Amino acid sequence: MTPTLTAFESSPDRGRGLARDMRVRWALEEVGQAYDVRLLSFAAMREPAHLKLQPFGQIPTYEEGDLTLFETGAIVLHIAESHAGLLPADTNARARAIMWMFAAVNTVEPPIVERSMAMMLERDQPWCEQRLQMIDKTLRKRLGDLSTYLGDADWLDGPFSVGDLMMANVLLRARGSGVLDAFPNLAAYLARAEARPAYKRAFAAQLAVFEGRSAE
Ligand code: GTB
Repeated sequence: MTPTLTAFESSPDRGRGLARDMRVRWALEEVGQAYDVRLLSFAAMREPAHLKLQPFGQIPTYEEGDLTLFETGAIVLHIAESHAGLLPADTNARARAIMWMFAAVNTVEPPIVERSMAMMLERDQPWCEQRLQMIDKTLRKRLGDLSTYLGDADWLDGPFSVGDLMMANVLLRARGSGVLDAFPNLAAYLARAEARPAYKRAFAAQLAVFEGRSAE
């Protein structure tokens, strides 16, 4: 059954692949699963019909037969568990891949999101500079620790897995701030992720929405 995602009709990132439907599209492309996309306006995201699928009025959602999911961690894990290719067969390696997904969304993503929200919504506040310094301190520590762990490996734990997909997607949102420049191995990690054909297809599909031509 072909799943359906929801995504922004008009993404504030102008198709740079930063909205969270990108990680779901990428996972689907990695496993070779076709999908449909239902685009939503900001008004439609507040409608009862959408709130039934996503109680917080956000995108993306994932519908597949009688299954509806929200939260990209849960969606991407479901995709990885339902298809071959993103989770190792070995039980321990599988648990570690899932651990890296959680590390991406629970440990690395929060300061990245906080920074981007501060830049977007609090830039004019007199205390913003101080706040950004505090966020950057945490962010640099997280990235430094990740960079040390990764070392000169290609991926976080053996072959590319759903843990790398989530981590790379999270890191991409930080790249524009320049904070990754101090960590060449993380920049190279992202370049490897972006070079994956599945990533390129997912990126092109979401960019096409912004450019007004449907690639779905
Ligand atoms: N924890 C949820 C998940 O992972 O599914 C978070 C989902 C989420 O934050 N969705 C955002 C949303 O719907 C879109 S992706 N926001 C509307 C709202 O909360 O009212 C976040 C996002 C938005 C814009 C950019 N950008 O412009 O760069 C980047 C990321």
